[in-house]
Amino acid sequence: MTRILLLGGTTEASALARTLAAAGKDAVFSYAGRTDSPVAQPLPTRIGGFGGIDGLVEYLRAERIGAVVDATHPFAAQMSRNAVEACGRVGVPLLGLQRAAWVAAAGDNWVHVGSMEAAVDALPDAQARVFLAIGKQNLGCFAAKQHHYLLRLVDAPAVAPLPDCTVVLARGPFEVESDKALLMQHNISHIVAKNAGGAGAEAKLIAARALGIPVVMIERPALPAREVAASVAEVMGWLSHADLGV
Ligand code: 3Y8
Ligand code: NAP
Repeated sequence: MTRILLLGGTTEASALARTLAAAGKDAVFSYAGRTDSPVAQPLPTRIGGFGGIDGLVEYLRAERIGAVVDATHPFAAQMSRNAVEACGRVGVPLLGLQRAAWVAAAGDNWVHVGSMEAAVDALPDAQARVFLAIGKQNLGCFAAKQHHYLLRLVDAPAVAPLPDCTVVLARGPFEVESDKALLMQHNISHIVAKNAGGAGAEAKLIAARALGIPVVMIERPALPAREVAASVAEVMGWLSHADLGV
């Protein structure tokens, strides 16, 4: 039976892990180790980087991986690029499990930007109350503008990441009603979000539409060309393909 490496860290990756475990497949779930205590998975799990492309090549060979499914987040571009390169070198089939980007619906007030820096520029000069729903890895550039920031993080930061901020600790997936309550409680005037797609982070956008709050939407980084699937079912079909022998 072919051994599968599942690059995880998203709602879809967890759904795929449950399906693979239920089907008795030989699969390993991989986390980067970004959070203190990631959600447990129903598969053998490894945590931490591989050590760049060479490290991943080494891992694929040592663990005799026969197929890789990259179900990482659309903003985990470095991991996805490394997977394309390493799988190409070793000749291991790779499939990306990729969710569609969000598109603005009637009633949405979005400004699309291409980077964190452009998101800072898109915020008003006048004092605002901004919900930065982008995690903790890219907060530094928002210090350039003195707004009040609401931050939602998975783990408590050692120091306040920005001069004038309120930190709430929460791990998604999130619900519309609780996100609406959060926006009203903190009198939020703007939201900054990454175009993650999927259902896990969408609640704040639906809440913003209901409350008429503008959203600065950061578009996804470009990824190299690779085969992609949009659902767990599609991935299972690809894995059961004769030449994969899964
Ligand atoms: C470590 C694993 C599952 C996976 C759930 C999804 C949904 C909930 C929504 C907001 C946006 C944000 C952030 C977010 C969401 C899901 C998914 C998703 C966004 C965990 C997880 C890991 C991470 C890493 C974390 C990042 C951060 C990003 C918070 C686990 C909970 C903002 C992305 O504190 C940190 O250092 C957090 C770092 C990378 C983005 C960043 O740049 O800071 N995700 N999130 C994974 C690993 O180690 O490999 O801890 O259990 C997973 C999930 N987070 O099993 O159901 O599928 O997207 N994660 C964004 O979308 O903008 C929160 O607050 O509205
Ligand atoms: P990234 O910037 O693309 O990757 C940076 C490095 O982290 C990679 O080169 C790799 O290290 C390691 N890495 C990333 N994902 C990994 C995984 N699943 N397993 C093992 N190593 C991994 O990644 P990121 O944006 O920090 O995302 C890290 C994790 O958080 C991923 O699991 C991702 O799915 C999840 N996540 C990210 C976001 C986001 O907004 N970025 C949102 C939700 C969930 P080496 O080079 O040493 O191999």
